[in-house]
Amino acid sequence: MIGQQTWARVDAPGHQVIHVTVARGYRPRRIAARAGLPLRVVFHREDPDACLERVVFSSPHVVRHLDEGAATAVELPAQPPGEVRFTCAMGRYHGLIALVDDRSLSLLGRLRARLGRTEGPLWLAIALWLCTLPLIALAAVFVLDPPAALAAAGLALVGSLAVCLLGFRSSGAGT
Ligand SMILES: [Cu+2]
Repeated sequence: MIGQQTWARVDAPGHQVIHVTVARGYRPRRIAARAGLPLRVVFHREDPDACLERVVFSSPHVVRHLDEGAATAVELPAQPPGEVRFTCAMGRYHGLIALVDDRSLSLLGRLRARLGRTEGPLWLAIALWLCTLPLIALAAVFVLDPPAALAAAGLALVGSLAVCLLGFRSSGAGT
């Protein structure tokens, strides 16, 4: 696990997806995904180079044509832990998918996978919270003592997080 890996997003219920840009190679080139869950790899081919018009997977052996300027989804079935390689037809460009056993994921890995799923609402929550801070500061000047102002800021943070996460979940976003 050397170098930068991009985690596939886990969607409810039990699907994971990763988007790969095809332009002078594959971006990201190193992908981490959970073993035992189907994985959808969506290729977005931006490069007219004929070399990149086909993608070949090692396991299972899948060959797909990628239309230029379009998205092509390759569905991989649930597989045991291990590595899946994909290359262009001539093997000039390649990418690697590391399938990791869910139970062996480190706490950090789990956190990272979770953050990948919630990073949208998380930023929204932080933005929302930052907006409430001037109001709380204003209130602190007139009515609140410092501990009460701190408590209000804490409550506002929890509230923003709750609103954004609930809103995100019920909207069914997460693709
Ligand atoms: Cu090639």
